[in-house]
Amino acid sequence: MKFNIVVDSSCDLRKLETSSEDIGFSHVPLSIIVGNDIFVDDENLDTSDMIDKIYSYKGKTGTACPSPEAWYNKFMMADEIIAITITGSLSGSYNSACLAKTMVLEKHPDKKIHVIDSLSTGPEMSLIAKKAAELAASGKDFYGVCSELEEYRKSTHLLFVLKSLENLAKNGRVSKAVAKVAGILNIQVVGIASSEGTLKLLSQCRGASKTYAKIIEEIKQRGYKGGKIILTHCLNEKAAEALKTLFIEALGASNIDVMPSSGLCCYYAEKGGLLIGFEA
Ligand code: X90
Repeated sequence: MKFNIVVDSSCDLRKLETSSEDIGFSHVPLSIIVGNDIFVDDENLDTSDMIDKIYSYKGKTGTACPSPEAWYNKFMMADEIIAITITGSLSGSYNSACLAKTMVLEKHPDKKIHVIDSLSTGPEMSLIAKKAAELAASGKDFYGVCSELEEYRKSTHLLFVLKSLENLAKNGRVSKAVAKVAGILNIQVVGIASSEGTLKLLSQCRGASKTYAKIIEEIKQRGYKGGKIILTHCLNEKAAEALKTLFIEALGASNIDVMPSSGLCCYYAEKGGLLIGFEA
């Protein structure tokens, strides 16, 4: 394999069609820890079973980022590598990938490795990975691909709709005060991945129609012009399909993929959570 696109498993895509066998797509899993159970976020994960165990478990739960070795093994599979990680502001995955890059280049200085901090996660990472596959197939040289991908990343966004911020707060990814707001019945929090790669809350909405109106407003405000949208959900296909219909009607969107969220995103977005990656 000449080119490998390597993502950590917070990226919801489990498969990526590439135009040739020279371009690969690999995952490096994060893990979700529930007492003595460790759920590896790969294609064998049963998300629904994991969610049940999380909600019935009374003790501490958490997550762990991939080790440098896990990234290293995927980097060794190709000559040119683009790695895309979940935001380095909230996870050690980016650091692990950078360490792996150093380890590989020490032994194999001829390999080319570029690590991208997505400053985001889930469906925005999926958009970036898809773009990477497209660029890799375009015949541009490695550095051309990297710089175009960095430009593309600046044009994508991640919106989220969450019913609970409990797991985020318990693991120190948002403040407890912020999390309290979302604990109130029927309140959904709409937020966005900030340019620093942290969670930025935009508003609290009561009821689905207000929430959906807010989402449309926020997407329009960011200059949406009919680009790709990837919508992922944590065990909430009904809401995801309803939103898809709304995106077609209210935004004139025509290129929308709906898929289940990765295990890692499900843990933090919690049951019912929705994540929307879009091109502006
Ligand atoms: O290293 C680890 O253990 C992983 C830690 C990940 C922490 C945050 C994950 C957030 C997942 C929640 C809504 C979208 C947030 C966007 C943030 C930039 C999904």
